[in-house]
Amino acid sequence: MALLAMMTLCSPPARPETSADCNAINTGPCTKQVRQRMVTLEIDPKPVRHMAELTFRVTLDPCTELPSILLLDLGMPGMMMGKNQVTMVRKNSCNWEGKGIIVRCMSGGKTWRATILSPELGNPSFTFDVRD
Ligand SMILES: [Cu+2]
Repeated sequence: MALLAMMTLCSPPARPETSADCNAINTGPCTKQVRQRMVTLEIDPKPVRHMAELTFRVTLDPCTELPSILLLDLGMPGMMMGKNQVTMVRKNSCNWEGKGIIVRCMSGGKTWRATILSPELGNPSFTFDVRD
């Protein structure tokens, strides 16, 4: 019964807003404009794989009036996954960096969403398919 519940929670959703908008992350950075700022996410090493230590880097332009630490939430669209947040520390004026791991989902789904938890930034998110 518990296993059935877990598998139900982890079933891949079909809603269009859950589709990947940042599969370029496997070869280079993803950039989007949110509230007059260019927000760039890059993950190394590439391609992005499960269960490996990953370095997440966020670049903001402009980067005025922002905190020294940003939290990056890692989740799967439409699923209740365990809390997984990367603490990103400001490395220089416009770059934040932190390390984290993307776990393997029991459902076999590989679509993950990285959301910068920042109301002043508009909580921008990037959705991408993890390789293997
Ligand atoms: Cu999942």
